[in-house]
Amino acid sequence: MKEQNHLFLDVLNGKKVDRPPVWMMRQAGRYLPEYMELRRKYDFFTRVETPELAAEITIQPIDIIKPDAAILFSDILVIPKAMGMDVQLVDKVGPFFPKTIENKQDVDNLNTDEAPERLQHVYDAIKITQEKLDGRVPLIGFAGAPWTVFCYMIEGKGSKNFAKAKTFCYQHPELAESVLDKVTDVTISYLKNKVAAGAQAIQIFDSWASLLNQKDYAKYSQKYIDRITEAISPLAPVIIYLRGNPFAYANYKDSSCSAIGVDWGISPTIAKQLVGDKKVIQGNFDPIKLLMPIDELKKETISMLDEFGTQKYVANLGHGILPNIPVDHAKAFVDTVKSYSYK
Ligand code: 1CP
Repeated sequence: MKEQNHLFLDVLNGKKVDRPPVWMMRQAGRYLPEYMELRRKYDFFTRVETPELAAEITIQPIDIIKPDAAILFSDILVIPKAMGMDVQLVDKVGPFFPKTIENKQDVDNLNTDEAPERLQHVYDAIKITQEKLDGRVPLIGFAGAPWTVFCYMIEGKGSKNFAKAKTFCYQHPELAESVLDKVTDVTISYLKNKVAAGAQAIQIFDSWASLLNQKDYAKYSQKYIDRITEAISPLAPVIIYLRGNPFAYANYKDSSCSAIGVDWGISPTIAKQLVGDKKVIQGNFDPIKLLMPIDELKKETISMLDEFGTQKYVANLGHGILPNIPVDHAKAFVDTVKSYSYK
């Protein structure tokens, strides 16, 4: 494979670079007219489970927006689906599980042995994507943090506070840990297979880290992320994205992860203090600021880059891009980072 742009991997591997690399969380998706065309033709899990379609959607932002890394189009909920749960994507509602985990029988029914091989479509999508990318940019693979995946498995759908999922932890802690253990085991095999298929970095999305206090975060989330990171970081650099939980950045100082993804709520200066100087920081432009007039969003982007400073930094949004972002605004963000120089 001819490697043309390895800026993103260079930063994760601690090399010195002339400018920060840039990509956008959720860059493969709903703000692109080319995606919406496929969305009209095929339902969500058909798009995810057909390797050629997943590869095509992954490449769309690379052709249109030209960031420095691709992220494979898939979803964090492929894991509970492969473990035997029925997962649907309902229009205007989001993910929906007709039957959630409620008792020991449900936990025992979760399949761990065959789940990783049921995700062969993901590994195939990675292979096709790599052929199509032909070294243009590196490819990121991802999984949800077990805690974040657990939230959906118990709650059955998106929620503001996931009270049902938290109640399950506090009323049935052993069962909760058993679910988290199973999700962790499957996630580790899944990510190993993803790297073997050609994913060159792995991001773990802990989008619901915000729901737990410091002690519970260690017990219900970090413990499992640490297990995944230890297993995967010898194979590929690992980025841990946490949303709404900045106190936890410092907990990863001795982790073997390469980078911490920070959300938009924290200033770059404070994020740097909390993450420390051993890890790369990724983030954290407020995705809603992409709706600013282009001149303003360019100024805001440069101000963020100046504040993060040089090296050990990957420019990104602080959460996923939203469906109502105009394509030229997304492109203006990426182009502004690409024309920035550390010199
Ligand atoms: O076309 C559509 O409307 C489907 C919307 C959609 C898309 C484009 C869903 C359903 N998933 C995805 C793709 C997806 N999901 C990617 C693709 C790669 C990329 O471009 O980044 C990724 C990384 C995810 C990860 C994901 N799924 C997360 C973690 C990241 C985050 O945004 O916090 C979460 C929480 C999910 C669950 C999920 N799947 C889909 C939706 C709408 C949601 C969120 C539901 C909620 O709000 O609770």
